[in-house]
Amino acid sequence: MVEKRHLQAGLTDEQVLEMYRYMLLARRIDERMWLLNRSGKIPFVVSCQGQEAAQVGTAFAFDRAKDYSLPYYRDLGVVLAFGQTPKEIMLQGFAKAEDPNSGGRQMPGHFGQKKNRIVTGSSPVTTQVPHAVGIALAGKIEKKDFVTYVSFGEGSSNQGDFHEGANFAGVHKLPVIFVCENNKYAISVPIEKQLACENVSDRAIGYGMPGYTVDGNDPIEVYRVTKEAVDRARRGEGPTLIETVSYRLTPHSSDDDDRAYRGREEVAEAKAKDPVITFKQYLLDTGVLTEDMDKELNADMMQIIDDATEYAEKAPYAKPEDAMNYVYGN
Ligand SMILES: Cc1ncc(C[n+]2csc(CCOP(=O)(O)OP(=O)(O)O)c2C)c(N)n1
Ligand SMILES: [Mg+2]
Repeated sequence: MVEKRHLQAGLTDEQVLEMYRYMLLARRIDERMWLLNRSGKIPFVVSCQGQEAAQVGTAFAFDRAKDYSLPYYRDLGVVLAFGQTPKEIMLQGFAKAEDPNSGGRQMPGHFGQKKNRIVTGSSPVTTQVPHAVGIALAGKIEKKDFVTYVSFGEGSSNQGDFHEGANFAGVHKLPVIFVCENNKYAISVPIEKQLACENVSDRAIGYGMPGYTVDGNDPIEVYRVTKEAVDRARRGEGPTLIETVSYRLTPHSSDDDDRAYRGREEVAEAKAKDPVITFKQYLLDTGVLTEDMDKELNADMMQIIDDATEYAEKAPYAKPEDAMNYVYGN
């Protein structure tokens, strides 16, 4: 029997099982999205595959009943953990009127849901960072007790918005956690051509905050580091930059062919470290999960995803006369 590392990180058996459930749910929804896209039913997919451990590990470190999240387009694991349902995700995929994210107006991956404090974002990458810093500033001024999560890719950490937002948060010691999901690519550009420094987290010192690079395939380590950062932020000790290192297992999006710029051996090597599979193995090795439990979990999940798909496919589109709603004023 393997030692239960999660207990040292402050996670119970029930909590790690719940983390696994969210990681698996994100993966299975993502896989379904690709099937729907390839069969011509939904227009676009931008995947979370390979980043589930980073997403669920960070999300679990927040108080998901009161904290704010400003996720980026791959953060399916984060928004599920913050309370968005598979049905709501599918409504977004099919761009139906009932989609809580944007009523089917934005592309999939533009998450936003007021009741779960998931703040809507825009398509230009990294614009969510200054928004998150502003929300953290407002919370501090109004003496509200919440911490803000914001994420972005490593390519996006080269945008001015990241540097301006991080600097302001550092100066004003704001309760915001910057999570850079380093998946080694920005579309076709590999990490070596994106950064001159070794780690994205090396940049933290320039903004007066702690910076950590963690194994993004290990949800327990991701949780441990993020929980410490969230606790510091809640105590008024300011922001943290966390870089989770994993690998984008799919092409950039359903409109990309990654065979044009990376070798199949490299992808196969990363797939051997697939966090959904390695975390399942950890749970089996520690006796938290059994193969029978896993089978049941998968069967239940497929039922949930089938029901969500069927519901969303049949749901109505927005009415043409509603096109101007929420654009100006109402
Ligand atoms: C300001 C801006 N420039 C370019 C794009 C086009 N674009 C969309 S995603 C992306 C790559 C981002 O890479 P990274 O930040 O590493 O995130 P990843 O997709 O790898 O998760 C680019 C260049 C954009 N959306 N916004
Ligand atoms: Mg990237």
